[in-house]
Amino acid sequence: MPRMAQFVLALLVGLALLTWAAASVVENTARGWFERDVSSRARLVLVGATHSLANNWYAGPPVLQKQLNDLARDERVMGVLICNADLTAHVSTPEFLEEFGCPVVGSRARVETNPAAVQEWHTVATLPTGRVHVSVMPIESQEQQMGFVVLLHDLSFIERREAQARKFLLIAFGVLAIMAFGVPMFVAKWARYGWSNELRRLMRGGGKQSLEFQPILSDMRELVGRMANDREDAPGQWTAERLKQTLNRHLHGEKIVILANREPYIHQRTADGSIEVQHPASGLVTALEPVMRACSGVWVAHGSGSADRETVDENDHVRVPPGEESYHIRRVWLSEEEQQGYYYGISNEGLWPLCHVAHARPMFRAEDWRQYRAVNQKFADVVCEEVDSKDPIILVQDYHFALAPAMIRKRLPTATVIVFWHIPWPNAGRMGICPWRQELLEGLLGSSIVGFHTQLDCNNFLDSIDRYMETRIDREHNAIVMRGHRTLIRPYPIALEWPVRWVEAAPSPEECRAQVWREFGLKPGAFLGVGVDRLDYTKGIEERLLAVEMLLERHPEFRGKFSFAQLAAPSRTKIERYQDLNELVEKVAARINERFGTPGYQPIILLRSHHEPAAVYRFFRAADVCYVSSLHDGMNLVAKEFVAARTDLKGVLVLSEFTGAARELTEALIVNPYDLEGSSEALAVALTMPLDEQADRMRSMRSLLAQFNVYRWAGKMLVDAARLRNQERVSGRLAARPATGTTL
Ligand code: ADQ
Repeated sequence: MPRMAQFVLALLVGLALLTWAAASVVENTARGWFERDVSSRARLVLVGATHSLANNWYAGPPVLQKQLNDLARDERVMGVLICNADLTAHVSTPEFLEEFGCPVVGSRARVETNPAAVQEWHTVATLPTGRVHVSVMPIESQEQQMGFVVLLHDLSFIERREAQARKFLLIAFGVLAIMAFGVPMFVAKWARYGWSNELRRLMRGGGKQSLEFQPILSDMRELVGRMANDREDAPGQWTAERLKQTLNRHLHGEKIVILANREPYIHQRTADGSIEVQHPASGLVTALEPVMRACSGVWVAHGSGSADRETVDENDHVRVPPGEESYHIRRVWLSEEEQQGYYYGISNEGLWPLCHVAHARPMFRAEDWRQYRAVNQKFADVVCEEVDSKDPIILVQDYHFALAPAMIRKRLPTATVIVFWHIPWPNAGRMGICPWRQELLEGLLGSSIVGFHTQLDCNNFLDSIDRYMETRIDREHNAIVMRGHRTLIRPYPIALEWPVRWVEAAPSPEECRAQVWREFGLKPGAFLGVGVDRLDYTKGIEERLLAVEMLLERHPEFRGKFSFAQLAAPSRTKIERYQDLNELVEKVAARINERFGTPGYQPIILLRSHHEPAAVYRFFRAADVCYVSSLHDGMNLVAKEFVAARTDLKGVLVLSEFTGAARELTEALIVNPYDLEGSSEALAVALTMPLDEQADRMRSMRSLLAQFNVYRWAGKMLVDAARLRNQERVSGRLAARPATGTTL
């Protein structure tokens, strides 16, 4: 039975019982009252009448008759009878009821101690025609009883009144039943309407939140969050399309603005005067460019190419990717001084060595810091020009822009700013080296989310905040609350698009191998190792070459057979430490080549230039082993690219344990790059690994990369941001935030 019908039935039965009980109580009480009332009236009448009846006793029946007729004039008096002491009738009104004749009544009212006398007496008798009140009163004169008078009162009026009262009660309870059912229903409906309207308003983020809604809202938020999590975490491949759909669902197609130092397409003027488009050697660009293709929006970056100015419109915009234009680059121009202080100085001579444990001394110059701050402000202003709403989604990339989040938040208090820090975060003690650590941390806390590659980086960041800032750390939710503003700290291990478009466009692995073999004159049956990096001291290129040298030293069987191709894109060449590294790598390669090289055999093939992705992937697909020997690396996408390139399930990855990638690609041969013997042994193992083992390892790593691809990376981050926005809307924080106030 439906719940509502049960409720109505219970209500009706309850009310019926109540009505029955109330009617019985009312009837009995009213009957008692009426009977008592009639008794006292009868007594009053008889007391008054008996005196004159006694006086007129001997005046004869006509006088008494007249008196009785006067008494019976009351419409409720049914009759009056005067009896003699011997119980014979003396006088009566006409048609006096026989049932109450003198013998009957006299015998009932007789005094027990004196059977010759009757006493005052009354009763109620029930006849088929109705109830009758009978009262008896002796008629006495000078203490002598002459007879008695019987007065009959019609009590049928009581029944009539009882019936009326019953009817009234029924009607009253009927009305009550309707009210008891109808009023709560109306109130419940009205309250439900009000509640659902209020909830809808709060869920949309409107207005102030009343206290009574807080518990239900937090439950709903948790439930919605859990449901959204379930849906977002649903198994299945993340693709550009799924990312697009997720964004539409969560962010209603809002435009995304990326702020990064490096632009994804650089226009360079070549020697012959033409303009060519270059894909920079940058892990950040590798990961984010496919995301931007999927989401569209604006990528704000430093215009660093020699033909960049010639290729922008009047708003410094250029539409990319060339030929498939789906988003804009907004180029920002920097002077030599700005580049020197912001890019080379603080970013790459200060923060880069500060965050990497690679034995390079961080340099912090006050003038560089001034430039860093000014350039961050310049980029933050450009970002604010580019947004198209009050609460845009802004993805700030990397250590070049630690101050920008707070600057953006100051101008756009309701923006969702997500920072992704692509390099490791140092431990709190090391962070203390930075003279502007507090300003730096404050700048980052202007964001809604700060993302790192690993949980270890998140922990180090929280420790730094704990040590240097006056904030509340919510360890349960991995969040930092500073002056009412909340920043989530989350690990988002970066990844590659899947499938990788360069792999799809590449020749078969056999063809790639044949091309490389031809190009470098490698012998049939030779082995090839590959390393692909920006020429950076954190990548452990020197250690890598030394490990190859040790392999040749310890395993003579590889001499003349194993060559290692190192693709090294010149990077940050204005910095002395990078110039030194360039020279060092060149020297080490030359020494090894001299030591083990023979005519027609070159152990180290050093290719110190930028290579377009197609060329890089050709090497990945041709090689037997890829060695990533970073001394410290946030993630390292080269390791993932090598695995992605091996559609033939051949080749072995030797991977430094100091990369973020080592936590995910556990089927690689994991090494400590400082341990040259161990690393060279790993290279030997890789070169002799049976094909089925290579395939097993590759298959497992490839399935991980397919599942945890860059669309998932971006999707998770943006979905977290969307949830945060919703929570802020629901809790009314957005509405409460002052329009011009800063959260810092
Ligand atoms: P990077 O330090 O740039 O990135 P990495 O992740 O290895 O390091 O990415 C390098 C990219 O540049 C790869 O796509 C690679 O193919 C390309 N590349 C390298 N050498 C090249 C060459 N000679 N010619 C052309 N292309 C070359 C930073 C962090 C990393 C983190 C990424 C992404 O230092 O730890 O993985 O960001 O978050």
